[in-house]
Amino acid sequence: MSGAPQADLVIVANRLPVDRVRQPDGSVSWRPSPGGLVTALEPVLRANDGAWIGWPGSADEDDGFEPFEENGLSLIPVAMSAEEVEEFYEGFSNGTLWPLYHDVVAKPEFHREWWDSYVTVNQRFADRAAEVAAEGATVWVQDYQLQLVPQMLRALRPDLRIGFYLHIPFPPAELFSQLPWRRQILEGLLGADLIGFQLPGAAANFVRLVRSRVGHKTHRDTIYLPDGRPVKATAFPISIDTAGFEELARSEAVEERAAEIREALGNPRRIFLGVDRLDYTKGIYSRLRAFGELVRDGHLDVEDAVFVQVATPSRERVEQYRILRDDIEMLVGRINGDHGKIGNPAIHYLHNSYPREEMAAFYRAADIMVVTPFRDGMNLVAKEYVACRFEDDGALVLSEFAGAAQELRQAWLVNPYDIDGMKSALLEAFAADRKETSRRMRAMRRTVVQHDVSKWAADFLRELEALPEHHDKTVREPRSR
Ligand code: GDG
Repeated sequence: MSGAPQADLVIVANRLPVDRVRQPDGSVSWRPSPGGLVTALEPVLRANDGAWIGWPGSADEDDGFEPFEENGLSLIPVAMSAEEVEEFYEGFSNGTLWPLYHDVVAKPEFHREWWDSYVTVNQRFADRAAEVAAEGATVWVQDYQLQLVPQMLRALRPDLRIGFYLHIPFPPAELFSQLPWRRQILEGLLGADLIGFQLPGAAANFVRLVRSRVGHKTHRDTIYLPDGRPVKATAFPISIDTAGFEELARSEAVEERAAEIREALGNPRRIFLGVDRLDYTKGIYSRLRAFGELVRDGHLDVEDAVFVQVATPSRERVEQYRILRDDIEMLVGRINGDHGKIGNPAIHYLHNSYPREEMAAFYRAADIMVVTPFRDGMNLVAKEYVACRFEDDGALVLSEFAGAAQELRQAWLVNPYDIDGMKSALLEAFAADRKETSRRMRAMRRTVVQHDVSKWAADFLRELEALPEHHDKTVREPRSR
């Protein structure tokens, strides 16, 4: 058995909030990898004897996978072999599901061995959760890598309350139906009592698919299984630790660093900024092309305007990501070669990841934040920029295909497929006066302050707790639509 204490609240996520690092002497140590999710869930985990089950980020099957405590959190590592990292993680999760769920921006690959590995690894996570959860506990499963866990876990532990949250979009039926294992995924998710999506449209896609492909009765956001158990599928738009970001942004160290960054860039009139994982969904290439054309055509001058693009290394072993990196780097080289001057390249391109403080300094230094994904579940970068602009200044150019666009309506909204439209928006944001940027930023800040990530987590968990007991067969089934 587990050796781990029994927990009343269990988070099951692909990644643990720590990285496993092997020291030169062969011993294993842990390095925290903080993110919004752990910040939001930490207090509720502590209050509920919580545990977090996840993969610690390195392929290994030997020692160092015992449950342990870190800062009062009970962490339960799940091991993965090198082959599973390739087939389950890089393969099915990031080579099949990721492109399929993002509008097929890249071509999804379907391989039966990848699917087999997805089933095996999901079962391992479900088994671990079944061992760790106390009688009647709440288990909250996260994201597209673990869509079979709810059903597998329910089969082992029907006493649990099970929630699932999808951080990425859920595609329309026309695209989802390509998946050879579509029915298994839908049934996997239906093991949950509550399924959370970023947007109402994604929840509606799911409910519609369940009705047409699995044949269950549905009414609005609720699905009724043949045994009478209801499953609710609804939207909970995720957010950030707004107060934490604002506090960081207000700190003297960050303010000084932001001034240093502006200075190092030659104190241009306007700094454009992009911050993304280097991913083909994020629209980095198109946005840089739009900016490059504005410089080429003389609408922007490299002494007035500079673009800083932070591209965080991501999924570097997946072929499509290598190709994307080459394409972007070729474009940056070309634009700088054609239009840069000594001391004034048009684009500063940084293929690197930075500490949170440095990110906040970038956000403080930038006049115009450019977020142009072709499809994005939410996009936290857009919200982080807004959180850091406590003086109500700065402009946000935002793709209408980011989930965040449903809330941040006062941004300059763009269609990332329309290069001319993006060019106009970039120019408008460049030329906007302080009155205009303040009006827009003030409204967006109100949204991000009112809806932060703790509220997101509390809303989800409250809804999950409020659902009727699933074995309660007194729930009446409405007429099917
Ligand atoms: C998925 C969905 C959804 C990036 N570079 C560095 C760094 N980051 C941080 C950002 C931000 C996070 O990573 C990225 O979040 P996004 O939301 O922008 O995008 P995904 O990684 O694709 O996230 C997305 C999200 O899940 C949550 O549900 O919004 O739609 O795709 O927080 O700041 N952080 C640090 N250094 C970096 O170099 N410290």
